Amino acid sequence: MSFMEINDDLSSHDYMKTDYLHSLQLARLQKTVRRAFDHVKLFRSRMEERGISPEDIRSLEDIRKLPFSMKADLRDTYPYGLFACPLSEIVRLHGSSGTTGKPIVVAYNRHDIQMWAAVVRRAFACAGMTSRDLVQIAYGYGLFTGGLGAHYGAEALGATVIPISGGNTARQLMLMRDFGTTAICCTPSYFNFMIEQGRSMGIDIRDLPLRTGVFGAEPWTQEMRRHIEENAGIQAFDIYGLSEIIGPGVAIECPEHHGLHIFEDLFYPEIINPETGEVLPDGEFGELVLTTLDKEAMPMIRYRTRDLTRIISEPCACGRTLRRIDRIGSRSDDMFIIRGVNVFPSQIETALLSVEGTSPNYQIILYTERGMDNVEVDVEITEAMFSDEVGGLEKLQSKLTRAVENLVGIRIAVKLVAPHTIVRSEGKARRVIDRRER
Ligand code: DLL
Repeated sequence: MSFMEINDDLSSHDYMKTDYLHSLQLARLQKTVRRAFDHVKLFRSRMEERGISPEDIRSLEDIRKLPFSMKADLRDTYPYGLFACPLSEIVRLHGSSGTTGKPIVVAYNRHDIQMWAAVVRRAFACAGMTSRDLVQIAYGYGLFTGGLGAHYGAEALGATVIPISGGNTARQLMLMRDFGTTAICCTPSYFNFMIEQGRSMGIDIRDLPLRTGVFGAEPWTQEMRRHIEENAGIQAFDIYGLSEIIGPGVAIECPEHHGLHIFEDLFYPEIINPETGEVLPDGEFGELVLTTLDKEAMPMIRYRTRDLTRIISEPCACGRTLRRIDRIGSRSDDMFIIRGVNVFPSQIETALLSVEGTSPNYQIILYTERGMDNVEVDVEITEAMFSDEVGGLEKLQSKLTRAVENLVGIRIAVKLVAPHTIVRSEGKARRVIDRRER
């Protein structure tokens, strides 16, 4: 089968009847579990400990009998311990940097690379991109899955790919203007930097042919979307994915922008209570758990993503039958507790961007004060605000403090900082600086 045939066949999967989807999922689940059991020691021994074998998976609900897997499993088996085929069949390795030094390693065989390209192609088509688009890929190319994942998907779509990778922002803007880029893929924080840098170069992105942005790899809020859409004159789509499962292309928004359609024929989603592991019904918030259904080199079974969301099962106006996940507001490990209250960085972003006069550049600093965790939020003000008189700044600060308090429920110190003082990111933004004593 040629590349295009595989792709065309897969696009129809967006509109599958539920019965058909379920039987396809079950057949693929059984195959995946068999493969993992036969070729991956960790999965086999965990299943044996529980007294289950691949034959025990007779319905989709039986997935609940299977043990969870998590990031620590990738670290513990570093580098090749979770591979389900010999290295000679693996055509690509990717990785993601961890906080603890060693990266995690993920593997793809030829089939996986084609499947990935096909699913990213479906994702881009879902965001309204076509073969007529000129796609600037400004996710980093390298071990990070963003660049090459988006690249292969855009090529499979037949679009014209501009593989510029991240960084060199002045050049990004020059090519965007000269080549007439119509779609861009990068992190939302990097795109914000492009808007800002464009202004200082006399380029207003609103005047360019750019019409679509496919942003992901980090959490971003509806307020950030509004900011981007208004300041760049484009439609912004949220794309989700993670290296352990495939990379970008696990889920994406359609033009309805109400949740991200998850490619359920390839990635089986569950939502669990992160404390107890109990599976929650559609609609309830919890931790997203994913099982790959068509990955050969490195199948993942019930992988705990740490990403918090819910499944939206109501039909979507776009006609796709794939269920949706809500925007990933936060990871369970991003949450911090201040004076007994759970605080998520996304709540702070929402509050800050709801007030006129600030820029989307902010940082959340955690520190220890008299043995207790505390937090300060630094936010850059706009140039216009900077030249305003002191009274204006005081008013802005108290407005921001109130906005944060209203959303978070406690008073948090908000500090206004001068324009261009917070480090800009060309990839995933570092929003939280943890200076707590341990
Ligand atoms: O970030 C893959 C990717 C590349 C996704 C480009 C989208 C676009 P990792 O580096 O392994 O892979 O990081 C995965 O990033 O578990 C989430 O916590 C976070 N993340 C990814 N997409 C989103 C999103 C890539 N749209 C981790 N919203 C995931 C919120 C996201 N968080």
